Amino acid sequence: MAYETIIVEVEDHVALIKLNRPDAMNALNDQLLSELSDALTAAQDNEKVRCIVIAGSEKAFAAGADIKMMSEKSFVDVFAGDLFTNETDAICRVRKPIIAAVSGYALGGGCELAMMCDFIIASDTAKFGQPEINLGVMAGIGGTQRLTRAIGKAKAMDMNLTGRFMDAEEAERAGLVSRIVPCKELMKETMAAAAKIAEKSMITVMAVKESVNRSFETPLREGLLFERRVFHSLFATEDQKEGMAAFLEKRTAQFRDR
Ligand code: CO8
Repeated sequence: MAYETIIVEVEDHVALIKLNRPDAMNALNDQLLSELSDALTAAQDNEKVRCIVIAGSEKAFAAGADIKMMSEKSFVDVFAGDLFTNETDAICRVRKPIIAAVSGYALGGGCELAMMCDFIIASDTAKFGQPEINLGVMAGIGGTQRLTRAIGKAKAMDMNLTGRFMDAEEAERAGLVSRIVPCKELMKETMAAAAKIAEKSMITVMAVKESVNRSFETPLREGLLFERRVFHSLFATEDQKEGMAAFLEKRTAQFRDR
């Protein structure tokens, strides 16, 4: 499928999806989210792809949902049309790992999209925020929920109520991003992290993703049981035999996703 608002490149087992609406700071509209969910589903189905990276431009990961598009909508339009629900559900259904490479603005829906990814690597120029309150609305795809789980109630309330931006250092201190790298190194570092993940057993990678995500949905006791059972089940794989044998034989494991 030919895309107009994203650019997709697959290289060395990593699918790089670049948001590409430079005139609107990569603002998320129906077309972009639909193309993004389509590209992610294709990456999920592509056996060559073992890790996915979503990036924006140096200036903006994404400055939010498209305000121009939303300004013309009524309650009935967004409620009956269930704005962005199918697309964001599709993003969250992807079982392969997704890294967000964030440079510049990640605001509103842009911050929420980054949080839908499995982790965020930020450039030192990154700015995160949930400024929807300035538009007379509020976050609608995770900014009051995922952000609160990521950085706690105090900061999530502050961000959502004042609409202020958080720089990369504060975001890392608060636990929103996993690491900060110099702006010029962002794509190199993120692709290297993706390549590292791509070397692992895909079965194990998907099990880890599912298990960490389960911690958001379950009480601790249930989550621990889920984790333990998944751990047990990995002993049914050839990759567990190979991984442990390789360690003992002091060689690099050759995983076969079995
Ligand atoms: N939507 C549409 N266009 C945008 C957006 C946006 N979110 N952000 C920037 N643009 C456009 C500008 O309109 C401008 O276009 P033009 O040149 O045609 O006037 C262009 O991008 C460049 O922007 P600026 O001139 O404003 O650039 P600055 O460097 O001065 O400022 C900012 C950059 C700070 C990023 C500024 O553009 C800004 O504040 N943008 C809006 C940020 C925002 O409020 N985001 C939240 C949007 S609401 C949202 O995300 C809700 C998500 C939940 C959806 C739930 C569905 C269920």
